[in-house]
Amino acid sequence: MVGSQAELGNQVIGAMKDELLASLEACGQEHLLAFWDELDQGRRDLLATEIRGIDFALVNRLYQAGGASEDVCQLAGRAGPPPAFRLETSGNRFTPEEARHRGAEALRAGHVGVILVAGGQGTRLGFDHPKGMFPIGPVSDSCLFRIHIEKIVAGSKRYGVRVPLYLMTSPATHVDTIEFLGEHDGFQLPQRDLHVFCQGTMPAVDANTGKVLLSRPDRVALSPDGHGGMLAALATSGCLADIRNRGIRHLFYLQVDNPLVDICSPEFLGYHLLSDSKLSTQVIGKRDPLEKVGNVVEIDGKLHVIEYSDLPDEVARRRKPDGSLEVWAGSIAVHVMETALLERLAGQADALPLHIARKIVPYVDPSGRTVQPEVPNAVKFERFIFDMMPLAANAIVMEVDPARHFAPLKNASGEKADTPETVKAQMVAEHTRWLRQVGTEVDKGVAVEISPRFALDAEQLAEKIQPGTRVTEPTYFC
Ligand code: UD2
Repeated sequence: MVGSQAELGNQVIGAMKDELLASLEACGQEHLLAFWDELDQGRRDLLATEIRGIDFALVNRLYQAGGASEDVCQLAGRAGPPPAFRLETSGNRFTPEEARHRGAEALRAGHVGVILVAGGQGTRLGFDHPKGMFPIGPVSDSCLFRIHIEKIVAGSKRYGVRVPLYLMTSPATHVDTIEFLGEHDGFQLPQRDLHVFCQGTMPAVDANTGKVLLSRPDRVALSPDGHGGMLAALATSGCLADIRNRGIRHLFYLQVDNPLVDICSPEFLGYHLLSDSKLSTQVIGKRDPLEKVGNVVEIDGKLHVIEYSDLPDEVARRRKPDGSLEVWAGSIAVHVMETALLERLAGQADALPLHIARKIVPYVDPSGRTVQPEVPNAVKFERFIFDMMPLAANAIVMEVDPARHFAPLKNASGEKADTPETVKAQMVAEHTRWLRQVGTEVDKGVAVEISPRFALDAEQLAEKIQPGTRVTEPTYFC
């Protein structure tokens, strides 16, 4: 009896290997089973699950196509400036007051939710946890998650509504994020309004051969499928259904790395609504033609983002007769998007293209040794959320002041820009500006920080602080 059970077991395992091998051979990826016979059953199951989740035909097709950079160059040649609400407001279709009024109306009606994307691995920052856990408050040491979530909680209070947060993680950040938020009681955002959902993955392939890499003998080298993976993940996680059921019509979208985003800005929401835009984007006037931000341009009547790395230098440097840049609008990756657009695109598997990028990816070689390459050896595939733009009717951009609204945390201390030090300095400068605006004196060189729970802007601050107050030592207003 025992013998026949064992035999049966071996047959099942053999059949599993045969089935996997057949499908892998059909697309030239059978090397993924190189270590199969050495694995125990648990690890075989893991590997089999990963392999079954991969669309190898798609991976091969993408690798052979080799990316879309030629198309982008061609497109860039026809790029013009996007329709924009500029900081110099005289040419704008609507005034900031009209916009703020309309945006506040939508907020009070409970039509607005927030999407925060936090699935990136933060490799450049060299921080071994989800980036949202990075302590960035210049006085409080509050982490990015806390700052963002407190803004949502304070906004809910201000407009007397529930504002749900849909927070996207990836397999690399999911468990840590859930545990961290649990330990901090979701930073006071009610549990029913906090939805953490995990994005999908794509395999990395060897740049020379197109073979999918193994990160361990029993694991495929998988990485997050880009923030554009949000569309599919919103649908499969049930978040999209929740958004629909709550009657949320517009989603305010931001990246985890920028603590200066004015989350649910009524002015931004207002321009979006008054323009009947299906997808709106905040931009900065680029300070350098080659600044490392996506370029928002209009091509044949549609808005597109062309990544800095894809924009030919000569196009980036083009100037108008008045000396200003033709391609002036740098995306800071803050959007408002219509629920209806998200729903339409989430229903189409290939609504957003997959981009390819060369990256360093450690892998297991045929002898079972782990190799740590020093130069890019692999190709990764990612979808970008900003590729929704050409698919959105009436898309607009709104210009914001980079000093006040764009402080992305990208790099480790010691790098030139976008480091913890530069982000903290910008936060202090912005909060000092609010304090001075309401008649508070802040001594030179003194660090100040204002918790979103205390005030979301200078207007709210004025209700809390007596004019004539003087700040002489590092202070956290909370
Ligand atoms: C992004 C934009 C760039 C510019 C800049 C502003 C892209 C490709 N480029 O540059 O145009 O607007 O931001 O700061 O987006 N993320 C996920 N899942 C993923 C990958 C990323 O959730 O699979 C999140 C990540 O956690 C972060 C955000 O997306 O919040 C941006 O990712 P990044 O830091 O890699 O983007 P970056 O700096 O290349």
